[in-house]
Amino acid sequence: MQTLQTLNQQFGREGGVTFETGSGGLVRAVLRSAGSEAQVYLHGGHVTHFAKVGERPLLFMSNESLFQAGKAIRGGVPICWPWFGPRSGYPESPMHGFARTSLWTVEGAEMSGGETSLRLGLKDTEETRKLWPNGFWARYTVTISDRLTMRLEVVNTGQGPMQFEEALHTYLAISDIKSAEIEGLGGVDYVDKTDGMAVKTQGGKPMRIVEETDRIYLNTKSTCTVRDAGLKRKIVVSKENSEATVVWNPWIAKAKAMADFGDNEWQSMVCIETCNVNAHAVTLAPGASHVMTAIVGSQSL
Ligand code: TA6
Repeated sequence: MQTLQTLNQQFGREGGVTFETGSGGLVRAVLRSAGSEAQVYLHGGHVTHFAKVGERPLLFMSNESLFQAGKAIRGGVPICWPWFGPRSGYPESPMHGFARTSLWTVEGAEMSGGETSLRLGLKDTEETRKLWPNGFWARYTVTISDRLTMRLEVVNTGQGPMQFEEALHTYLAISDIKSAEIEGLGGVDYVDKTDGMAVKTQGGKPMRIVEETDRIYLNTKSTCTVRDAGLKRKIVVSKENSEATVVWNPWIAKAKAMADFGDNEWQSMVCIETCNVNAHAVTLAPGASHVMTAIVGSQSL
């Protein structure tokens, strides 16, 4: 078991990486680079904070989030793996897989060239194999500079082929959902989860959120931009090796129905999720690996 003391001894880096007790008594890493800071909980491998020095955080965190074993943190960047949403055929399996409620192990920490990175790992256990009978090594590298880079590598350490879905379920902090404009998905087909999974095509104009929105955009490698006039910035979410993007805002009723989400918090967030889900699930042969990367940055308007 990695304790605060052993973590700081082995992976603490002067001026860049320290480990401390965070909310709910959970261990978190505090990362600092020349121009930014971040916080990453070992619970779920969960990035809960990223901000450029002197600027408002880019990630939304719910004030009502739980920080306890077995529960996902609400906000930041949940790691949804090895399935996305409800697991078809297994109603008792946890939503969005087990990675976001597992304790990840610190495997490395590095500072170089103005960047600070932390590498976390998650391997199969008897418990995970009961739930999902595969051997795996998930390796998650969080790197901060003037932007946040999250690199999720999955290795199939088992004897047979392995199929999984994955999503870096990024909650972005915005001043007002009603004035936000999302660009990058024009003309892309999507599955509308608020309309019986109907397949539709996104129009060409910048997208505005005017109701509960829960869409899986398919066959898209595009960078998404969220224009926030209120904060005079645009947040840019780019990606590598991801074929799908989910856009989600719970709106009023769903926000009220979530105990770990403030009734009015739907107004100050939108999820732009970097994924391989649905038709884009990943299949790995024994010994093979796959890397998906999400990069979150911002520019002034
Ligand atoms: O990514 C959108 C979504 O799949 C929504 O359907 C909603 O369930 C959201 O994820 C949050 O899921 P969670 O299990 O974190 O409450």
